[in-house]
Amino acid sequence: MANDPDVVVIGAGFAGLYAIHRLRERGLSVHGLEAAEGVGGTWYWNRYPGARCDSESYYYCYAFSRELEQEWDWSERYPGQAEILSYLEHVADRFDLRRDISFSTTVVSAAHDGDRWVIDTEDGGRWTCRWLVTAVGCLSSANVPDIPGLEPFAGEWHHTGQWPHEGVDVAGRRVGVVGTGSTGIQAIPVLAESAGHLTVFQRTANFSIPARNAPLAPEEAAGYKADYAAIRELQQASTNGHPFVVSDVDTLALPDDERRALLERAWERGGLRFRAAVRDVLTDPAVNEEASDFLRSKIHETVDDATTAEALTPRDHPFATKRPPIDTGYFETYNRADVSLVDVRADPIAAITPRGVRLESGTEHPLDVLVFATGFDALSGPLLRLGIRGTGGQSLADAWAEGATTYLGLGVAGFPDLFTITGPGSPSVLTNMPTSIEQHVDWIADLVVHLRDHDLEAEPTPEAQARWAEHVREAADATLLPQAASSWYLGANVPGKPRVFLPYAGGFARYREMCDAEAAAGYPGFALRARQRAA
Ligand code: NA7
Repeated sequence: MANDPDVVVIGAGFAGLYAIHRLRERGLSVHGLEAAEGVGGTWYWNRYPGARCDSESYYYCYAFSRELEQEWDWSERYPGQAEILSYLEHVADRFDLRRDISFSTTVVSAAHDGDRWVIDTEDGGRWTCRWLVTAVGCLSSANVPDIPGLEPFAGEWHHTGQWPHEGVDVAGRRVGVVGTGSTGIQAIPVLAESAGHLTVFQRTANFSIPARNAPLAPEEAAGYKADYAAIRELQQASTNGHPFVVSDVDTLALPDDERRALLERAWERGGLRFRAAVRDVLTDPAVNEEASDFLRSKIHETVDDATTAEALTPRDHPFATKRPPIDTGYFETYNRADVSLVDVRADPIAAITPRGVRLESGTEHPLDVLVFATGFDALSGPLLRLGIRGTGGQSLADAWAEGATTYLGLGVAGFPDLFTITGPGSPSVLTNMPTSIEQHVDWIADLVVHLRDHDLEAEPTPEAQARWAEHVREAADATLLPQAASSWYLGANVPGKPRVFLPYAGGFARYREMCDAEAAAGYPGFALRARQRAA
């Protein structure tokens, strides 16, 4: 029947593309709905200058196809946005996925009618299906701060996650950037190179580690290709889905000079691997303070002006309790005469005026271009804007009024036959995303096939969901992560958002084992019901 596949997948980024491929392979009819004009998800939208992945290219990619692994060549240690987008376009073509995707199609509502999902799209289309799979990403709902005066601003403004495809000409212009998360830290050095003057409006000083990006030498790339079996095994057994072995060295037991040398080596190697070099960095406050202090000292060594260096030095949260950025020349950028730093925690932004940004003190910074690197309504935001309604017409927004809760991050009580790839309560943003995505998709595909074969519908039980919410909280509390009061992991960046630690911090390998145990036991956390109506 037209517009009535077995499964509708919303989104065509890493998650949606693989979901379509895998579900199709398992004999289901699948259709994808994607708001963008093309594939790519986060890599379709985030085209800001300097946009690059913080995972290394040899493992920020799919593992499901040995041929794909061997045939694709990455050019740099960290893949840039354009290269990742080309990769995903190649995947879409190679596995013939586009024929089952409607592009430029925005979902406005999805309601369960007791038997099927009924999905309405902005262009007046309607799709029905038995299983609804969301592949909308964790960081796709832009958070533009509600600052008065944005409309009359005479210059142009953009959020980094909705960057114009034709680019933004900043040459010689007065550019302001609000935000110093991973995005701001990537964009600021690149914007500074061509802007006439760059003003950074910083609310929270951030830690950052040099990425040490470089072209990928052919022999290094060949080495990874030869080693993929071992690399994938390491990822599956890891905490974060990265193929790193966490150091077993007790740094606190080392003499001062050896501890410093260990941190220096990790700093020189660069990237997110720094965390793996410092055992217990996210659980032991003393270990963390050593690493934090080391990173603070690097800021002071790098930034010439002592006042600016201190303003850039994070002192309100332990290292890596907010998503740790990695950078190329970030702190060095503040040594440029044409870059200035404004501390908007000390003197907050009061309004945008037609000329620029006005602070509460009355100081005005005239600007031609204003860039919001202000992040996203993370994890729950992209799901809430789909207008999902479950049993009895209950909206997801009502179900999550006190904070997003799920079972395993994969499903929500009261919403039958809905599966959420990398949903709240899954390891998702604390891991290398393609690794988590493949694990979720494979697990969901197995469950959907089970439901099809036994003509069942599935929905998490409220008890299993409550247990999982408690476990997610405990897993976060076992780490230093909740200590960052301004973290988007907690929803703190979006005014009014309930403060719930959203991702699962218990580690990828442990999470995967729990998912496998759930499936092996016949899905005890789900109510599996015979369908009311014959298929
Ligand atoms: P983040 O990490 O949420 O960073 C957003 C930044 O914007 C952060 O420095 C915020 O300060 C700042 N911000 C947000 N709202 C405001 C207002 N109203 N005024 C001033 N400053 C503000 O988003 P990113 O896009 O950098 O990174 C998201 C993820 O994408 C990243 O971690 C990777 O996983 C990829 P705050 O810290 O909240 O005080």
